[in-house]
Amino acid sequence: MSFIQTMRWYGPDDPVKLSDIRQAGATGIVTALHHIPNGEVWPRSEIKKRIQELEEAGLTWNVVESVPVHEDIKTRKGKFDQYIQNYKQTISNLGEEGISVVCYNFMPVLDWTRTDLAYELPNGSKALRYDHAAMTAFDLFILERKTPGYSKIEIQKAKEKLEELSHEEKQELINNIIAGLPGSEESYSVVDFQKKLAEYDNIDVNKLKANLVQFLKEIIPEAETAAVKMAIHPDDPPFPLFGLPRVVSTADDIKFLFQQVNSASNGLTFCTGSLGVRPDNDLSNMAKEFGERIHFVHLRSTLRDKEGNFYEADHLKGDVDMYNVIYALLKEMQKRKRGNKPGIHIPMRPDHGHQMLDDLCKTSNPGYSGIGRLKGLAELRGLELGIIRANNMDV
Ligand code: DNO
Repeated sequence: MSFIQTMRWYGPDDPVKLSDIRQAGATGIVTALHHIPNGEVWPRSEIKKRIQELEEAGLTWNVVESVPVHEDIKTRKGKFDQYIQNYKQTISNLGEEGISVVCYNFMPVLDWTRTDLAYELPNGSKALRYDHAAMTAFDLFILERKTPGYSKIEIQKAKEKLEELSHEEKQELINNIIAGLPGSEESYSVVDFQKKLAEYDNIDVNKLKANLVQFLKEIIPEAETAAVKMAIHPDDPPFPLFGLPRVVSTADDIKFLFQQVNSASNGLTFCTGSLGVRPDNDLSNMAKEFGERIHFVHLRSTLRDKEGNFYEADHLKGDVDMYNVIYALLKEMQKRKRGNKPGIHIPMRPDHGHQMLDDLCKTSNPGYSGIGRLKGLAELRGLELGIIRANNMDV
């Protein structure tokens, strides 16, 4: 028995094939209809087609990651009413087709953000990394944002970083940050990005929170009717970038959202890789505290330093106490059991992986090459089995 059964797949253009994923030992697929433009309704016919395609490969579509939230909804500008109607229709269509978990995020402008997509580890494999000085250099000297509020030391380090970079490396940094990581569905040039940021000039943390709560009030009743569990993904990284507000970074943020819209359909994607970047996020406690609202799990670990940099570590190393996180999640599965019947499984997937072995010579989606994730899956499952056996857990 393993709850870690799913892998992400980016659709027919993903260089990792469904047959690879099946051989890795996963049975469930986490995917999205990436070909449908952000904001439009996902028609039932397209959802059905994807379900069939996966079934033909011997796999089941069990989580949508993500139905993207249009920027107009986050800012409550432009056509946000229409986009919310569309979002509700998509939730209802997914429910009708039997898909019951939807992951999404409410990060303004950019989805997940890294500065280095090929950080070489001592063993020769490559990881994703966030370098604070590189981000600050981009913000101050490339974007030339007006009121950045950095300390003297941060500015000095950013200058030094910029001087180190060749023209190509600067271009690469820009692309890494704003050209869109896989799944982000948005991509900007520097000028477009500046314009996008300006749309948030009057949106502070409280305003963005209010916009998110408003959105939840509108979509959660629809999700309840459709028997769909919405699972918000935390901010990655879980702190503000470019002066943009972040509203899903801490336990308090999550508690607030759950209190505002108190429904089982208003849940969480428990992403240990994102939340774990903050030392003040106690992950095993959060797993306990939010247990019944956790509808989807990303298992990944990062290693941070005191400068605010981090890289994606091996799944069982780094700052995340994976043993206690998995233990807490298994406890939640035990609670969900009804007599001898298993409760509703929390789908879990190994998140990201190092680029290694043959994948070093292949083009792959950053973080989503096949072999590194397979290694993560295998290690996590071994740990899970060990915890179940050693604790005589009845899950
Ligand atoms: C990155 C992912 C994110 C995630 C979205 C969810 O690897 O975890 O892109 O899919 O933030 O909406």
